Amino acid sequence: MGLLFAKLMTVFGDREHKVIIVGLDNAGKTTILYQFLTKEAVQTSPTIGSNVEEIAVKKTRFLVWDIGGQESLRASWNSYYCNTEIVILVVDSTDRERLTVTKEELHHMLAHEDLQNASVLVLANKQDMKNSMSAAEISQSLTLSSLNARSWHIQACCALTGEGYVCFLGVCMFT
Ligand SMILES: Nc1nc2c(ncn2[C@@H]2O[C@H](COP(=O)(O)OP(=O)(O)OP(=O)(O)O)[C@@H](O)[C@H]2O)c(=O)[nH]1
Ligand SMILES: [Mg+2]
Repeated sequence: MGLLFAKLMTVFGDREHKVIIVGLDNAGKTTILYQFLTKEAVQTSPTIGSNVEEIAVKKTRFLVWDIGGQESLRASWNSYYCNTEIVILVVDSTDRERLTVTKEELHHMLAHEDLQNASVLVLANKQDMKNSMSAAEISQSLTLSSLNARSWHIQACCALTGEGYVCFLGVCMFT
């Protein structure tokens, strides 16, 4: 958390900062975005394309893109990378079967030249579910420690309540 937090604090000035939210379909990306904005668990349907919301606090503005995660849409994720400063990867912590796919998507994405300076926040979502994996397990499976050249952090959370990430994003975005 230290590195990411420090980086966020130094780069945030009075201009707009681009954030993309990625992850496999059903991970909870849209629920997270609108829970953050409305403080409620909204009803979602699979995102075709993307949702974009501006979050402005004091002089700092974030343009947050929530990108659909279905397999057929992943090839077009790269059209959102340009000027991205923060990548938020949302993981369904109960989806053990597809963690390898998530890992491949993450490392493939981070190899893109437009994301070389981007910080990474992994949200281990759906922690309310009994069979959810811990943030530590997910971190290990995604080999996050290999991202040592960039700022990254993993946070356990539950989008239905906002527990975990609302606090974390609030500290990062609104301090
Ligand atoms: N139990 C539980 N369900 C969640 C949580 N977050 C999201 N969901 C549910 O997971 C389903 C998918 O959520 P979405 O936010 O639409 O998922 P998405 O990642 O945006 O999916 P795509 O748009 O298809 O990429 C919905 O039924 C949500 O209510 C959570 O923390 N816990
Ligand atoms: Mg969605």
